[in-house]
Amino acid sequence: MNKKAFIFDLDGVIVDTAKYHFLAWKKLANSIGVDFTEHQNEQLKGVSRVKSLEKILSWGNKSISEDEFMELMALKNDDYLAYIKKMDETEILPDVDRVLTFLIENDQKIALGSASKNARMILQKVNILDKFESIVDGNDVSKAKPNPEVFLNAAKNLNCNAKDCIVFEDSVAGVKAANIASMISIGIGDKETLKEADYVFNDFSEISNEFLTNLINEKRT
Ligand code: B16
Ligand code: MG
Repeated sequence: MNKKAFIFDLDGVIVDTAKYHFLAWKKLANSIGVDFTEHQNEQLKGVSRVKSLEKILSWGNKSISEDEFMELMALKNDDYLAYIKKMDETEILPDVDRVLTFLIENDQKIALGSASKNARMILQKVNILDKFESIVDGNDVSKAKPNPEVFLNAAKNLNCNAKDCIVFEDSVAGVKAANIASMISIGIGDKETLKEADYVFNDFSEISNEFLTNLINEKRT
């Protein structure tokens, strides 16, 4: 059996934490007199915490001191963590567990590649932390997606060549990062939005065990 590395993004792939990011960013933006819509929230998917606050401030034409910036980031994260603390395994997105179990039973390598600094805590809350051989998150990288650093680090940790890695991503930046790294990119979400991906599915329930077997056996040069 071939050994491939399957690298999972977190938010939008394993769990839908975007709804909690939205509530926390909205509260924060409104508290400084800035409007914040769901459409704007879409543009923060896969974007780091620092970059997200920079975007919100620019949308609201606000400029603040560095100290205030740090304070607002901490406030947003405290609020976000209050939602995360209530999470449990019922929040794992459909069929993620089936796919993880299938890959583990077939002796494949599994990693997480996320921009979130809260990734470990979230995996712990939904009780799947032990399924990941390597976790690369926002604490480990200096360059945000579409820079491929996060996925290349995961490949290195798993001792796998980039061509033997398959990335599941819900963000455009993440799909680009996987493509730049010469990995197979699988978009989870809208076909048009994620058209740069090698494959796109609405969610994991559309990904069959047969499709996964083909990925495992595929030889790429
Ligand atoms: P945190 P992913 C990303 O997670 C989210 O999509 C993005 O909205 C968030 O700003 C970023 O993590 C940082 O999260 O504030 O928890 O460090 O999709 O890369 O798993
Ligand atoms: Mg994501």
